[in-house]
Amino acid sequence: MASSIIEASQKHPRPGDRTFAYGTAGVSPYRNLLDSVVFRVGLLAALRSQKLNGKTIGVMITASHNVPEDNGVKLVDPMGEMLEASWEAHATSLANAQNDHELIARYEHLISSLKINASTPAHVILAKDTRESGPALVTALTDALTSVGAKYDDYGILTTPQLHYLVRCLNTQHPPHSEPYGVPTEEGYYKKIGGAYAKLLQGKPRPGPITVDCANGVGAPKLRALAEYIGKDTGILDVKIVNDLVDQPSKLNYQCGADFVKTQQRPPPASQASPLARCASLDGDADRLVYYFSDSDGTFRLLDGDKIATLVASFITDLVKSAGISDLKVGVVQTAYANGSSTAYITKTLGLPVICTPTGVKHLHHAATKFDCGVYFEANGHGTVVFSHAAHTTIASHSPESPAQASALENLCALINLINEAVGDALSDLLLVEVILVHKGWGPKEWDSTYTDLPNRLVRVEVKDRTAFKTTDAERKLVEPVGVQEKVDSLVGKYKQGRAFARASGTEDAVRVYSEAAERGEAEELARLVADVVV
Ligand code: NG1
Ligand code: ZN
Repeated sequence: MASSIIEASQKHPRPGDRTFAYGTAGVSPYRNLLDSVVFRVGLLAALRSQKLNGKTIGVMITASHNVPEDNGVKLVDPMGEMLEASWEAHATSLANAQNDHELIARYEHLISSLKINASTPAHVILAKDTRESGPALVTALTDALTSVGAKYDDYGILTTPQLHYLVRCLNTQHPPHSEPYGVPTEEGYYKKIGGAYAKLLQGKPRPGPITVDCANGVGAPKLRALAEYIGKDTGILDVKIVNDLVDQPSKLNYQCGADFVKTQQRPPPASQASPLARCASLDGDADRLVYYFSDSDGTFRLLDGDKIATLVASFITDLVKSAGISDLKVGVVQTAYANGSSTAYITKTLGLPVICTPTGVKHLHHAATKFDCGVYFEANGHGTVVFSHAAHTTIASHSPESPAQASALENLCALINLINEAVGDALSDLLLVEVILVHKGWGPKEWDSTYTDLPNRLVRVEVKDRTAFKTTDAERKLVEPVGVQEKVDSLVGKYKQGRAFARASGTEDAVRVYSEAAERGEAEELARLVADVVV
């Protein structure tokens, strides 16, 4: 085994003296540097499968909303979740081995310390987004898998959530799982979510046209395929796709996409929708979604992850009640970046509990599993809903006591099929929002008017050493450098509805400062003052 790994590894040598960390710098702007990282992550994917008795593990090659020259690699665990946190360190360890000798030593150390039976057959599935560097990185990955004798299936170009869906389907085909999550094909994915969408719209008015900016990425062909599956002639998914130049890789995420819209607070130039028309943007691998529209006076209005979370949570709460189910706990998970108005709306108006977690979907996803129906979204538009085992059982076995309850129950079951429980999924979330707006009889303006965002400001501050910034309370308070939090608190106290925090970014070499206040000018001033305290 060692000699075949070394032989293959020599084709993907580790350059220079850069240090990689899984989940952050695994996304690298230098493709030739990432080549060796992907090779080594391939070795780890096979080990992960072996450790889990040959369950299927996923590997996705994408750098999401980042610039086209970047790329990255992510592992997907058997139920379609992100890689278990304790294994991130193993990825980092293999990626940073200085040479092939050290690589083999670390690989063998993992086998012995994790008590892996190296003769267990491994199975890995892989996919990539539309970046130019994708094919070469797939070669690095498959060279690694071949060198350790792992069986693999390459699904070509997919959205990140589609790969998560496939992994979950493949691992739920056999007992103890009572039924598979879905058919483990791309078509099976369209059939599952498209079928649920059509069911939820039966007898309802058509949603009408929506303009979707696909960030010039994989979302474009996949949304088109989904729309075709749902059927042009039914007219229930009338999408106008813009930014679909997937054959021009340099256009990926450029002046478009969910991250552009959220951070720039303006529509992508290519989107020419009329006032009050629904618009949405996906990111480069189609796991983030934001909505927006321009008001009658031309003002840009963003409906971000917080607005999606509140819409979804309120709809599910109503549906559960209407079905006559009383004992399911619905809750929402947010991060500190959620607008304070959204949190107040969830707790006070919807009467639902909110958990705040540190940044990063893995934290949100984990916290959401504490509820029967856990709705989680980052403000940037990444999120989904997870249903507990008890919720699935209760819903499946519930007997409705009236035709109205029966219809609500049917809708609830279809809603579960529409949602990608494995991971935030822009295509599934898009259909979910469309369904809810139709059921509520709302346009984007009615949705937007549920609550008004507090003016806020996010600034990026370059500091000497961001690792000096240590936080507690879901990143809302600094414990180090000592004394800084007290200064932040005294500034915040001066502003009406003021809130601010500073934390080190996990993906960039900077500290992020976020502020909110009752007036725009005050939010901006507060951010500036906190930034001054941080540098
Ligand atoms: P960092 O760089 O740690 O703030 C950013 C986003 C997160 C998440 C990750 C992963 C903000 C403020 N932060 O994290 O929400 O999406 O990237 O991509 O948007
Ligand atoms: Zn993404």
